[in-house]
Amino acid sequence: MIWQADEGRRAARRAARGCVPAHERSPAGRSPASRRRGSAYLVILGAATLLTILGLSGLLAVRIELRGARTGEAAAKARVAAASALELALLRVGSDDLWRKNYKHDVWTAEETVGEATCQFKVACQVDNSLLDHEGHPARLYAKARVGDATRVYSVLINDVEVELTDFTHNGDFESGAEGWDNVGWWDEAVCNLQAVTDPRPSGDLCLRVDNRASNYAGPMQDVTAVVEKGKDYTLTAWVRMIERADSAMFGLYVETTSGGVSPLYTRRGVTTEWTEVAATFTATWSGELDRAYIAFATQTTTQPFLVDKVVLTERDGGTALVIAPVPGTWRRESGL
Ligand SMILES: [Ca+2]
Ligand SMILES: [Ca+2]
Repeated sequence: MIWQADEGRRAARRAARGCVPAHERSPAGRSPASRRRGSAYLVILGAATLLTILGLSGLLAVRIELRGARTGEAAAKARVAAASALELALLRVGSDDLWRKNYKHDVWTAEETVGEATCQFKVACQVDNSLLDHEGHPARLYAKARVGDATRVYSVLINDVEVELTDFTHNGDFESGAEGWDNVGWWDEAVCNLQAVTDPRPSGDLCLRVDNRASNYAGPMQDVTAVVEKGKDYTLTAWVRMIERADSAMFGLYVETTSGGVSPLYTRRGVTTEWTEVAATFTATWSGELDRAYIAFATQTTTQPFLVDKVVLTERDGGTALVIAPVPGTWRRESGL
């Protein structure tokens, strides 16, 4: 009984201290209360870790997003820069008459910095590995732009195309009569009559008959002051026919400056009593201020009547020119370059 009473008191003290007899303890040596406290700690630790992971993940996601945004922005800038570089390259190649000689097949030009972009371009023959061997060979023009890590390349097929050059004359075919033409008339000997006639002519319904000529210098002229630019080459072509006998047509570009005097840039071409096509190229050049420029036709020796038709004044020669033009529908984005 005494032992039981002592045991009862020890149990009460243990209970008061929260102790548990060994046989009531868990195999791990911890009480259920301790396990609950441990579990709570683990839950809190787990939650904190989770929050940290979530936080880090969020930060990583923001960084990835920022990097993605930067990459996207760089790519967009590279795209715009490459498209602009291609336009610029077209202009450069198109304005270079010797582009087939001045560019090497499939070789990038030196890097050029434009704003944030670094740009280059190249031309590649699409038939063989030479730009120079044949004018008819189409070529592909490539433009590359790099912004940051982003690089974009665009290309377009180009080819030589023959185009009609602008005719600077007014009523050069005389289908509106003599309108737009005058006799040189700046001195008495150059006076003559101009009349549109239906005599056999090379084109249209009318040509110009020049007669009653006071001298061999007398002939038709047209003012071209508004169209002539200093230093440029112009080609003047026309069809001429002598009425009585063969003579040389004397024709060309005449420039007058404010300092006085006329600079005749003319030439001579033999013409018979058959319609004959004549042509010559002149470089418009003068010193001082240009007062007036005009084209004129006369004869070398005789004062006989003559006929003129199809007068054409163009830049360069022949009325046509080979120009570089992009081939429609061949623009594309390149990859792996
Ligand atoms: Ca070639
Ligand atoms: Ca005509």
